[in-house]
Amino acid sequence: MKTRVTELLGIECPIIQGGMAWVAEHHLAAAVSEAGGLGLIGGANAPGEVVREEIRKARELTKKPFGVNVMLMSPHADDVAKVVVEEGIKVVTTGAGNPGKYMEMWKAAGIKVIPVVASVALARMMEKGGADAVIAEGMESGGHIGEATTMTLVPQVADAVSIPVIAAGGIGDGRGIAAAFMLGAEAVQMGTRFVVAKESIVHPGYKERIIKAKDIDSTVTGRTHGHPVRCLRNQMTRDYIKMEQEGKSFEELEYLTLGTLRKAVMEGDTVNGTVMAGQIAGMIKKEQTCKEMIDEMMAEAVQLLHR
Ligand code: TUI
Repeated sequence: MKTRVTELLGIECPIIQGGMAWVAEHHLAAAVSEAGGLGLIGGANAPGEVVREEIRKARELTKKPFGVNVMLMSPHADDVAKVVVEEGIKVVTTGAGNPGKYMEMWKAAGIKVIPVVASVALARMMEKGGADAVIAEGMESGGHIGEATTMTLVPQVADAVSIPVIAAGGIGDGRGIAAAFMLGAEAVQMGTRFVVAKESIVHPGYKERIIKAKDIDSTVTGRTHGHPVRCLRNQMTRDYIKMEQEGKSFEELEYLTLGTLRKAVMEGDTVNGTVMAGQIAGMIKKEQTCKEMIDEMMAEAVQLLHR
């Protein structure tokens, strides 16, 4: 299935793995790339040197291309932005902000830059600034989200820009891929499905929580302070939302969530930890290798698109 995105990135299948904090480390990124998609190392809040190590470890596992996601709200974003250049990374995606200040440096280094956008305005701005493609991410996604849904955002972004559009948010199988293509996308980015991959190093308790999730099990914390984050409902989200309703400050709420994603991903604490996942979690029913997932989804998408 060739598209402008598979050509741009030199990959076989138009599937990109999300740059998920704590989850998108070298084993998962290498496995997705080996399976024909584009794996990503998630920079998240990690220092530049940690990201450098992850890049080097991924290179030991695959010769295929993989990228790095630079999370722009990170205090280490400037360092990570330089590390990707020094390490000769060829594809960078960005999230949770406007990557304008890094664009010149990345383009000069020959990097393909693919910002995540949550609005048409940012998509247009990114195209003007030299982005090679954009990821239009709907609010069905896990983690930090915008306001628009994938169904409404993808076609509006596709109409507004000439560069390729990659759809993200709520996509977890071949039907979702086919639907995204109908909306004008030329590839998809998926996070939640890859969290439960056999190669994903997240704690088994985290995977089990996603596999057991029902359709309406996710909620959004942080809306009152302009930092909406989608995660699965638990004691942490109940406490957080109660404190939001009581008008607690951003600092107090940050204190409550500090380290809770790590607690869920690494320790499997799905009660007091932050279990970031998208709305599609309710449809994800089994652990498979990345190759099994990608082969199954591509076969389904191709069949549907040829119908
Ligand atoms: O970045 C993400 N998802 C994330 S980042 C993350 S780490 C984190 N942990 C705790 C609290 C907050 C973050 C977890 N999940 N997705 C990409 C994404 N980017 N979604 C939405 C956006 C976005 C939103 C607004 C991008 C740009 C934007 O506007 C920028 C501007 O300046 O106009």
